[in-house]
Amino acid sequence: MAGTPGTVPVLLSGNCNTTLGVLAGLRASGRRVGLLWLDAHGDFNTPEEDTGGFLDGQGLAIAVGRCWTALAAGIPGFAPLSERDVVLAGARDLTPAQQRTLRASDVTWLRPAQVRDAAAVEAALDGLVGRVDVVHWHVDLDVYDPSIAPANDYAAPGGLTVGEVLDLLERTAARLPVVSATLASYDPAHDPVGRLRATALDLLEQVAARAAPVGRAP
Ligand SMILES: [Mn+2]
Repeated sequence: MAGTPGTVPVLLSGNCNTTLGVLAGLRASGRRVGLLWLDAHGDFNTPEEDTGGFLDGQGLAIAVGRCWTALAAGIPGFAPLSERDVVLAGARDLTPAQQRTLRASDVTWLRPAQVRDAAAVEAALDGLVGRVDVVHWHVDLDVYDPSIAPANDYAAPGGLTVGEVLDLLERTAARLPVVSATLASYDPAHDPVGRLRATALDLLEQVAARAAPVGRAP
């Protein structure tokens, strides 16, 4: 993924698993890749643990090599990320079993209250600085509070505000080069007057304004 200065690759997707392709492309640029994954959910189920069999609840688990390893290896350039290079932010709709799995992992999990806590956010970013060269910003739009508009059928209360997401973006971009982004899982049927759509389009502009060109490894 060769970057052109002033441009930022953005993926608009109906689901979260498509980010696997972006991660593979970034890795092909020769950089060490970190991941901010904003989502109401963990997306950290493996098929063995998933009681619903919902593939889109497994995307982050695939990204770190917990499951579907042979399938993921078919994505050109894909290699699993280290869990230490992943920050999951805003996730709040998890079963006790899902919470246990996440806590036992090396993924840094910022619940919404911790996203609102600048010290917690900076500590999470500290964990990436020096380990990764670039960061992909993945946003499942259900990370936003559904009072804006529910992003999809799985929206959950207690989500982030527009300002909280922007603050997290600013803090990330201040510490690390944000080189690409995904906006995922938007179902317009739940957003009849386009409030969340407008929020998402504004976020895209904010990402573009702060993003660094990915370029190629020296
Ligand atoms: Mn998701």
